Amino acid sequence: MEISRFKGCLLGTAIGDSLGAGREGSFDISEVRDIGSRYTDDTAMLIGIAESLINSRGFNGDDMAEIFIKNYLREPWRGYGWGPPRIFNMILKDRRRWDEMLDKELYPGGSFGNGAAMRIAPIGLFYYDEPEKLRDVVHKASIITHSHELAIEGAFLQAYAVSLAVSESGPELDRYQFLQKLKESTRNREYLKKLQIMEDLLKDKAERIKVIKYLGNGIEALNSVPAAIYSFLVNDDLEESLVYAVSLGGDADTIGAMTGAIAGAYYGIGKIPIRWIERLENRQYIENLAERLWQVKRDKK
Ligand code: F2R
Ligand code: MG
Ligand code: MG
Repeated sequence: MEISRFKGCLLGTAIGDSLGAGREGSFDISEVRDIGSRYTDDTAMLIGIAESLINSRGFNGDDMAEIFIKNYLREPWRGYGWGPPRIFNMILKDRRRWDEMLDKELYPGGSFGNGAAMRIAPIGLFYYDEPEKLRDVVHKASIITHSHELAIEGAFLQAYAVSLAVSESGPELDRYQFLQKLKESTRNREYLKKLQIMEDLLKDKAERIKVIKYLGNGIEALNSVPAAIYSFLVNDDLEESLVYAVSLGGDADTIGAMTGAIAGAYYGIGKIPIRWIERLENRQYIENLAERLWQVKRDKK
């Protein structure tokens, strides 16, 4: 378990988010070589998860919800989705509990947005060597705001991809084996279908238009988690993975953030272009956070 991979994962998320922010819908790959000056809700909430895991030395729902709310109130302008601020309000003002699946009161069947998946990477890092626990903690951390099956399964696949990436030790990534592990772990038919299609897209090196058609690039977890996994798998380095992810357009900050989490966990901080690290907002805080998360994990082992 290398500290550089924990740092790569958290910084990769913030960089992918900053690269995609404000570029939603953009398709011109030549425009996406530089990051913008701000990250968005994706990184803000991922920071909240890391802070809570460190604070509580593992998952604690009350603490995590409290930190989400505190961070939101300090920076409500980060571009949060429609649902989470309303849920924070219910917890804060109406004294509701974090595990009441409050999103079901906003959306029939709960939210299937990608808000749980976009923030979940620190859980993939922290529980990378405990697969059963990983699924359970992903479930609990998701239902604070997202209880629809598609949102939770998307968050699980994203966390599991991070856990595979951070523990990958071969000299070269075996893309098809990585994909096979994801296919074997999913419990949802719709994700399984997309992961099967992904195999063909990888073999064909399909054009982006086809990737968007079959995997999606939207705000729904089912239409963005597969796109992020694919963006990591189809490229040979971190920079290309992130530029590719953002160039899919649609929910670009979130697909960029999730790709950055997986690619950062695999390649480590050393493979992130310096010019991106230098421009990143709160870079030192995010790097320290990754270090503290790594230390808590090490001390627990
Ligand atoms: N697009 C945003 N944020 C919007 C605000 C941007 C604005 N420009 C600003 O600066 O303020 N990006 C961020 O939101 C996405 C994550 O959203 P999250 O947390 O999943 O929110 P929510 O509200 O739960 O779901 C998002 C949308 O999904 C659709 N949806 C979800 N469940 C549904 C259901 N059961 N039925 C129908 N529709 C459902 C809705 O359209 C929701 O609005 C990330 O992209 C993040 O970057
Ligand atoms: Mg965002
Ligand atoms: Mg987004």
